[in-house]
Amino acid sequence: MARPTSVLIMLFATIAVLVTAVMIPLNHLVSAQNNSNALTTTTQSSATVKVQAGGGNNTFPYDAFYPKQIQISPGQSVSWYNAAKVGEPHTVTFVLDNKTKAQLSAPFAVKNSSSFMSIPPSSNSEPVLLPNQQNPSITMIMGSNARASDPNVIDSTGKIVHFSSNAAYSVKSNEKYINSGLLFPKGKGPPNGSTSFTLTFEKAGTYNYYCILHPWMKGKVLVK
Ligand SMILES: [Cu+2]
Repeated sequence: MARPTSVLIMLFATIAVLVTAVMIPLNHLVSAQNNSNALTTTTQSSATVKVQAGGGNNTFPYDAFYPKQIQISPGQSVSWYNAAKVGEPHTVTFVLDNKTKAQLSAPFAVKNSSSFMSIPPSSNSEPVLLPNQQNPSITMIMGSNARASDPNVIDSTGKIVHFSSNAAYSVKSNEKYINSGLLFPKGKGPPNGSTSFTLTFEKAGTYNYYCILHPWMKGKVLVK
């Protein structure tokens, strides 16, 4: 019969081996997430593949898609969600026509006679007015661009389709623009804000996307 000390040593050795076995893949995962430039490829076999848009915590938030690159089969879906512990939004945006790049704010023309009231009237807000030398009868304001902040698609004919939050859409592959709008971490966004965006890819191809707020955040979906 083994002595109690030998049994204890064996027990500790077994625990150490088990902990190491668990820590090695965890360390790998953490270092891959910390390095936003890491080209991580995933081939998940489940019908819907999950991709993180951003993540990290209050001390080390990171602006990257993880995995950065995924490979799926035609008919599979990809669902993006914001994994950050802070309320920083991200977008999942496919610019499939060079003319469809969008910014979060954009100039809009209004009649010179327009007056703007803050809501509620006492709030500390006013629109940014832009000079319009070419046509002084028209005033321009900077406004929030719904094409960037809200989920929408521009189809092959140029028609704009708006979606409600947490949109799911089946990609036809001839679209000009596909945008998730702002994705917030669960419980950290506005009441009707999106926390997920799901696309089903029917056709083979390479689909590049990025985040409008952080243009260095890039990702790729390979369908084959
Ligand atoms: Cu972002």
